[in-house]
Amino acid sequence: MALSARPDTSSIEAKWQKYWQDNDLFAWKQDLSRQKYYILEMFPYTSGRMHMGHARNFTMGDVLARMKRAQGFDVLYPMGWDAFGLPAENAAIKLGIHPAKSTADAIASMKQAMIELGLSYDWNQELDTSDAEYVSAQQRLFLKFYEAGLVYRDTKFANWCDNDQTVLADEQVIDGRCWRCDGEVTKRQVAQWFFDIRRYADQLIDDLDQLDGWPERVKKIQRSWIGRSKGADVRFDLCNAPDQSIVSFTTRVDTLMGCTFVLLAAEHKILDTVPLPAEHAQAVEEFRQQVLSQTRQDRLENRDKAGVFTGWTVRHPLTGEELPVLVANYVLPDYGTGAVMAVPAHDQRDLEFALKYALPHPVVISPDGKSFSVTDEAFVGDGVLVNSGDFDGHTTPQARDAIAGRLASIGYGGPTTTYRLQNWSVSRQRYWGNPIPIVYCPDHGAVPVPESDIPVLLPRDVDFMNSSRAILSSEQFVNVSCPACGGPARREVDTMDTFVDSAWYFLRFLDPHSAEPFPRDLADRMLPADLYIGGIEHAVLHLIYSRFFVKVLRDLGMLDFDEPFMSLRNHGMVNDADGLKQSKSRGNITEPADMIARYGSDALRVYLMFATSAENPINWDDNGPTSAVTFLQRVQRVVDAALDESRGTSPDPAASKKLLARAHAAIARVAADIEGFRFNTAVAEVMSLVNALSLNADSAGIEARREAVDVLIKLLNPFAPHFTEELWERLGNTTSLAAGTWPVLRPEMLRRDEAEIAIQVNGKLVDVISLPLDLDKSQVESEALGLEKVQRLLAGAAPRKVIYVPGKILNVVV
Ligand code: ANZ
Repeated sequence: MALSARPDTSSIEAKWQKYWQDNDLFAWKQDLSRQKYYILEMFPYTSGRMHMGHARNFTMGDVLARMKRAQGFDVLYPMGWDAFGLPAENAAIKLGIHPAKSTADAIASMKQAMIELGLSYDWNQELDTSDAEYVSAQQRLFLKFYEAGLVYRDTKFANWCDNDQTVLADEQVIDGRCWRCDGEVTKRQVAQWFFDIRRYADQLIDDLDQLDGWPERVKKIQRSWIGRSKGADVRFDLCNAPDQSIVSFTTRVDTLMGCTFVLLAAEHKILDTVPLPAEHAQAVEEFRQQVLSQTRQDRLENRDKAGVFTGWTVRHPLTGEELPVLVANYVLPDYGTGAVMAVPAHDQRDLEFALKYALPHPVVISPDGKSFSVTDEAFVGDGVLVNSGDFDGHTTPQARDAIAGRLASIGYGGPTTTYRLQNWSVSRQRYWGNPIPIVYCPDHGAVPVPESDIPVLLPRDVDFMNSSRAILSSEQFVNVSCPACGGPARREVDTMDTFVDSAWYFLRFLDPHSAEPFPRDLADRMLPADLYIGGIEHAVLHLIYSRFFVKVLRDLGMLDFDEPFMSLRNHGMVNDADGLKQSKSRGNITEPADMIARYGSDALRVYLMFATSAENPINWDDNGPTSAVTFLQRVQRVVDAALDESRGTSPDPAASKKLLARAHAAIARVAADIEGFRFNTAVAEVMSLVNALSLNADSAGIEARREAVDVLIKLLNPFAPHFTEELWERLGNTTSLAAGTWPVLRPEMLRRDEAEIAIQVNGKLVDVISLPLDLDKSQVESEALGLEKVQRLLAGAAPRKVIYVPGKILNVVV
């Protein structure tokens, strides 16, 4: 038959792919009598074709899904398309094809590639985030967030590319230029919609402790991304302007008595709201512009601390002393309050700044309470307060409480917590996204679109090629009447960040056509998902946003669990042969379709799973899958031989038992390895069962061989689904493996009549020997004493004592 004639596996693959589809064998059954299992991989962007990295990631999920189905779980294994967003819009512009069309083309091509790889998705649950139903459901969620007060509009400095007329994320600014057009990037005040994710910062950190199934590495990245920092706020009143004050965040309020000046970030709002003394205004403005042209990274790495005096002074809240206020290049706008109480003697950056501008730097913490001074190195450790008035003699922790307490009692601050995590700006000044359902009315301001007018669909007939603001070219879209008064109004023309689309799609999979955003009963049954598979590059953003969404929806009473994904697995990348990332610009992408044409999809799958452990990268080698082809051909030959009834007609019971013990051990190990994401050792285990079947199997007899072949085919099925289906059918089976069951482990088969016994001399391991289990102590002892290695160690002496742990250890003491 055709299987062995490489590479003509295509007709077999097509045959089974059609069979699975025609019989809807991967449909989620929604069978309440079974235990649920929800597994998903991060759904792909629709900006290109399927690459080998996808193939690897998706095959991992597929192996698990197939095994779990066979094991009787009620499996939901869906796939969908992250269709909106800049990647798809840019791809469309590059091709000169409307994004709706280029997205549909990309989906068609990727779906075909997935089917050809034999992935067992339930296509009944397929979703597309650019589809009207999805757009509608998401806008409903937006409105719910809005009603709950979790959405607000604010004008903030953002990276702005003038060419593309859009805000850029920090990661999209390379050396001060736009990643896409290389145009200059400036900072600009942009009005944006925000999700108040900081409200959930504590939960997002604390609940990580429940996520036992997550890699520690990802949890660590999330903790530091959220960056919870406990400290205190300190308020300083401006001497120049009554009723105005500056609040700073500090983690060292114990050093407050050593604060000699106050620093502001260039973006600090007070610089725009309170007029500066005229003689300082220009210098401050110039300095601000200079700082604003630097990226966040540059500012963090600033070696050269610089600043400018604002002309303002503030009053120290405890001493009443007048302190200068400066704008400094190393103060970040989006951390703490964007203002710093500078304590040069105890903070290195402040010290460098103070030395440069000849500002005082009194010591207020001494390591041992004795007199102490700093020159060019700040003392940042804990110690005992000095030069601090009433607080002298307090230790650092005592002073922290005492000073924060004093501030609170006079209304000038107190303990607080700050987070590195910023509120989530969800506005994108781009066309290809989900429209934000808001209307601006001259009289009523920003008014949410009423639910009855949802969905607000993107106008399709726009000039998407020439402006990121293509949406503006549709008058019909932009000009609307105000939902509150019916007067003329304008629609919001920003679209939602594509990360909003991916923050909840795992809920929509439960029913992509539901009128509600998602069906609650199914959500409570199926979630948290049992396994989520994706790249480590999503450790933040997507994986934080998804967790945030679930917590908000829980608080809105829309679901009843705290976390979206119980278990998370990261997979390694597929690089090129030199270990470089495969990318379009390098032109080094391997397409799964080419490898499938050459080796067949089963061989490709087996290779992807066997090449290395799941977390390691694979450096792609076009010849790699050859070994998998050889292996599958060998399986075929071994199975053929094993089922030849003319062989080994007088079976030896011990040999049959041994073969079956091997097969049953494989059932246990393959399942545990797949579950543990050890796909390579699972394949190795199948290979060793193939070896056992080919070596001396004649004496095991046809009955045992048949059972072992059965087990072999079923264990190999998740890895090589088409090949095993074909074999299975050829063996006379009439039901497909996809509808079949996982082999049942019979523990009694594992019991063997021999045991591996460790032989020790004076407690040190000398040898391990296989002996029949029914030997008594004296028989085992005489076997052990007969060993040459033991005799050498005894050197003629008689054993003083012999200890025997039956079936395990024999220790000879001399
Ligand atoms: C006074 C002080 C005295 C500080 C001292 C440190 C040592 P972590 O620990 O990372 O949370 N800071 C606060 N806001 C800032 C901003 N927007 N940009 C730059 N620096 C800022 O850092 C907290 C410390 O970073 C704060 O504590 C503040 O300096 C500085 F002996 O306040 B400290």
